[in-house]
Amino acid sequence: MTHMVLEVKESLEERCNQILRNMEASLTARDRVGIQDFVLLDPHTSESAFLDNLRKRFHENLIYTYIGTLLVSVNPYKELDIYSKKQMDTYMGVNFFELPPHIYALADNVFRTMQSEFNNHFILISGESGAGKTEASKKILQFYAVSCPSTKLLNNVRDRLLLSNPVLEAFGNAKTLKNDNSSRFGKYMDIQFDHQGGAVGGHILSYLLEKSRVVHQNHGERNFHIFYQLVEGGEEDLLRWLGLERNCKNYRYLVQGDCAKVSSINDKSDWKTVRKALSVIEFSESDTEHLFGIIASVLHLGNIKFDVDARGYATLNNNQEMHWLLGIPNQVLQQGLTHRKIEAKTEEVFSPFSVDHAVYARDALAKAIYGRTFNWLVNKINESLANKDSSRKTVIGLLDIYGFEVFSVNSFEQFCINYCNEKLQQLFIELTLKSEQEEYEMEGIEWEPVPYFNNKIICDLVEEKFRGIISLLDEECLRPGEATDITFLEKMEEKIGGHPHFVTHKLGDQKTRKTLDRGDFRLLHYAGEVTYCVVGFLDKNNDLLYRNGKEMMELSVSLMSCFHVIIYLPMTFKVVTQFKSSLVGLTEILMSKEPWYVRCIKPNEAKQPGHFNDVLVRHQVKYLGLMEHLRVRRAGFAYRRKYEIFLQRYKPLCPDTWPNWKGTAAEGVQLLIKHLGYKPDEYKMGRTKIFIRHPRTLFATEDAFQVCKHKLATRIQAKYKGF
Ligand code: AD9
Ligand code: MG
Repeated sequence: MTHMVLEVKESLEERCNQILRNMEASLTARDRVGIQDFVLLDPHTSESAFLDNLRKRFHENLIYTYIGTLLVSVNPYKELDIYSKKQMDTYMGVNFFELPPHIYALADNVFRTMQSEFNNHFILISGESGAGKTEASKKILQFYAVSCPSTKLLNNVRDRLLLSNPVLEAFGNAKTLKNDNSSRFGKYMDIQFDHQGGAVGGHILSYLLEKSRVVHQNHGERNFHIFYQLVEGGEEDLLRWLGLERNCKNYRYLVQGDCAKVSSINDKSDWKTVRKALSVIEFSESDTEHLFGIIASVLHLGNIKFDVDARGYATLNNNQEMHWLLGIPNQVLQQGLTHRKIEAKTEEVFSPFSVDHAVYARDALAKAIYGRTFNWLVNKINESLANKDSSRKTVIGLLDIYGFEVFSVNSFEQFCINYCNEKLQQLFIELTLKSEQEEYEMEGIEWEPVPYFNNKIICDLVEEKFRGIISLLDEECLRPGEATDITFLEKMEEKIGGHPHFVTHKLGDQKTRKTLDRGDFRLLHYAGEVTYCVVGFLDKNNDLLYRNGKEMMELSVSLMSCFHVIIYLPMTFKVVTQFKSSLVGLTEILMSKEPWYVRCIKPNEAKQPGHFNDVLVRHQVKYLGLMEHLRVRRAGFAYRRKYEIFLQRYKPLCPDTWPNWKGTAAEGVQLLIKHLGYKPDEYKMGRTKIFIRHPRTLFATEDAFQVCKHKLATRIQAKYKGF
């Protein structure tokens, strides 16, 4: 045993040196390609030096750079030859810092940590709209699909995991001014692994789909991809059956943005992919028929026009579209779209709509149908990904949510999206900057605090009980008939006017000295200022569907056949409060897992390859907190492990601790690392944990452990040979 321990020690030194040599080689090449880990930059790195390094690497097509184990990714806006199967093989099972930074290296590292510690992890992918989050999450999923052990059964799961993506993107992504494939819903996906590391199942949680897009798109934007895919790519028979013409221009819900065709999008071929994907994730023919029946119905619904009758009320002037609609009896549909049903004490009264009201009710119905269909789709995918085996699994969660966005006019949707990003930034701060520094203090490790901006103040402004923006909005929504968007604005001015991150027209001059329109309010978000137009806030938050809208849905043959259940839609529900609680739920899910981070950066606004806009990137580096993270990383320790866990794993490497160590775990670890020859500046002993400064030390120890394990196994095999 002693002999073996010596061998292990030699191999440990050799590995450590090799890793160091690799890093030195990367340092030598720094002039040309920059440094691959910001931690290795000069200790007094300025923001400009940080930026220089990113830019240098970007122009060499090196889009990935580390800050310790955090991966920074700059969107190249062009296809790079770095995602082949060969590349995946290269990164599989190789220590994190031994190869150039890559999203595969991160994915592999997470996977191997999960395997060795048998615990749950998540990868938080963040960055503003168009920065590359969805692409990053797809690359990670592809890596697992290819690299995990497979069997015929597992191949099925793998295919479903992969193909859930194009389906969800078709129904949940759309072209915006920021991104041709912008996620308009938040997505958290758990990938479940068995003991052997095989991907055995998955589960998706979706967050607040931007339903308003179904009925309205701003100039230069599109509706959800699926509508265009169906019209452009749908088979002749199918279109005939659905009563659709192959021309997007004929559908009001598809042309408001005036850009049905987008050069970067091929709706026809995407349609084929979606069709194939639906069959792999076990959608029956009839499910698919109903699904497209509903999508087509939404298009027909959008084309329904109303006329004014002699009394000034809405009538349906065009019955053309009616019989295509969801199998709802014609009479019910006519009545439902032009009248509001009010239940008086003893009878039902139908009050006629004005044309504006009728349009509103029609659009509300379209949004409700689409939203419900999207949820149904996610549930169907989850059924198909569900793992039936009840043995214990470990999971890796992938979080890919809509990024922070600022348009020239920002509305309720941007408010929700930016609030969500604010929450994720808060989580990042909590888990990295705050808790990391608190841990050093708790563990008695000497520490010079790194100051950082904590965006909790903005989260509180939005979500605090009774006086946060969400509470105030809900309050106004409970005063129908009296409250308006403007009274909501006034209420905010009254209650939170003094908040340093809130500005309105009335308050504006003193704080930002920039003028604002009367109907606007401005939030000073962690990622920058956003001016929101208050128009529509109450309405969208109410998400009101008239009673007859609900009844029409319940009477729809297509919807019922598709959903198989009574469609329950509360008359009113406050959207943003629901969103808030689902985000609280998400935070809880994430806090129970080990975090990893990908921070995505958008190099330019024009979606162009090769353009690195210094001002834009500097801004992102700043608000993503990358400099602060670097300072904490550099001054701190890359790894920490409870003494018990560290000792349990590595005790075979030292004769004094192997096999039955009797002393305290801390003493055992002390002996172990002395034996392994850790230098004093490489580690610190805390109250309950060992802190290791650089990953290379831990990687080398882990390598030595693997060698030791292998040798032990070989000896045991040799010993029992012949029995
Ligand atoms: V949003 O918040 O959903 O609006 P994302 O998800 O951050 O946004 P996305 O991943 O969709 O952005 O990337 C935008 C576009 O950039 C993609 O459609 C690609 O054309 C391009 N992109 C992003 N990452 C890569 C990459 N690693 N390689 C090549 C990329 N192109
Ligand atoms: Mg996205």
